[in-house]
Amino acid sequence: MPHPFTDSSPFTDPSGAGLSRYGWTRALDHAFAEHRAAGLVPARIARVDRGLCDAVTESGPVRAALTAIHSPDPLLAPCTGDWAALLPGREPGHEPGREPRLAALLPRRSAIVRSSASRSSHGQVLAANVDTVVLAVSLAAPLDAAKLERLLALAWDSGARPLIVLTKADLAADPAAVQAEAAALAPGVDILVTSVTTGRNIDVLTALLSGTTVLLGSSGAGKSSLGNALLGDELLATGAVRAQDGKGRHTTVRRELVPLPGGGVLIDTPGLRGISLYDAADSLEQVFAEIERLALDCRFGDCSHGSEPGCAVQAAIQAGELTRRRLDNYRKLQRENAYAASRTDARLRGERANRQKAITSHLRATYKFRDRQS
Ligand SMILES: Nc1nc2c(ncn2[C@@H]2O[C@H](COP(=O)(O)OP(=O)(O)OP(=O)(O)O)[C@@H](O)[C@H]2O)c(=O)[nH]1
Ligand SMILES: [Mg+2]
Ligand SMILES: [Zn+2]
Repeated sequence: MPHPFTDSSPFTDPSGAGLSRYGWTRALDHAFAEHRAAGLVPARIARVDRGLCDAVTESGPVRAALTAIHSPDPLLAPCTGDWAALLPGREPGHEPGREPRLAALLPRRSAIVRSSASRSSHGQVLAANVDTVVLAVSLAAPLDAAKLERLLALAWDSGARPLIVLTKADLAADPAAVQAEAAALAPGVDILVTSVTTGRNIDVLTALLSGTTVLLGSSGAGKSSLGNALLGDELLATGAVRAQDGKGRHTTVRRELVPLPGGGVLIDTPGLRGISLYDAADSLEQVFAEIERLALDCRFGDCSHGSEPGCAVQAAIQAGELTRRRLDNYRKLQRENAYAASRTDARLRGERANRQKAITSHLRATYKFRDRQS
């Protein structure tokens, strides 16, 4: 199967279904009617770089400008997985200034959002319109419980369904033990043990996925390898991990979107270096649901589960039903999330203040002008 964005041959869709293999639905088509009437065509964004994006349309892949889409809110910037209304360029070999460009984004069904790494605490969308978030975790290293809890919060926050895939089973002494460990951290989440070397459970994973799937996890976890196994072809670059610590080398550098042979769409992503949560208070409650349930039985409604008398959470720790580590990580993630939220509020307050200042000075100038006129 040719890679849809590096293959320069003309786009021919064997199924004749156009965009449907990229996830276009009747519902989307219905919502698009007005855009179509305005001469725009639907496009799904595969990747964004340097003010341009690779997108796929009914008539093939295009490289389009993002110029028409401006928002001060980085959460509304176009990203991989977004559906857009595209103003087509003039074919062939568009006249200068008539290259295809995005005119609008369609509302997102789901979005994976983290806090950006920059000092100003913005949210950054990693992928949009995703149905399943595959959290890839390597069995070749001891399970990092805190990292998995973070990934789960990120996934639940997106509105998509999380699925934990424990990779590299062929390198693990006791995959079932790690699966049990992961299950204790992620009640209600499906966990699959896989290996691309032996092919273990790749068929099961294929059957579990429908719609749009994104692969998330640390560098070297085996995301692109898993992607290739699902694609049945080596479309995605993979790279060896470092011998001394098994860490990946950040082989994948861009998010990519490719159709799966049996239907559905796959988004591969670069390994996450840090996973900072953004506005994820609700999903944290979901990840640590059993602690929230225990807390209902604490004597004090505002119990901090420290040294208060009658704390049901501490009692559960004493009874060996809950690990202190898990409570500590829950607290830590909550603090982090609250901090990110407070910085965001400060930024929004700042933006509002600036806008107010601009409006005020505009009014002042207008009044001055009028005063001079009278
Ligand atoms: N033995 C074994 N090795 C695997 C398996 N899956 C992946 N690997 C190896 O793990 C290394 C990293 O795999 P990648 O697929 O590049 O990992 P990635 O998660 O995409 O990494 P980044 O792109 O850096 O984020 C490669 O050397 C793969 O061959 C597996 O099931 N078994
Ligand atoms: Mg990769
Ligand atoms: Zn308590």
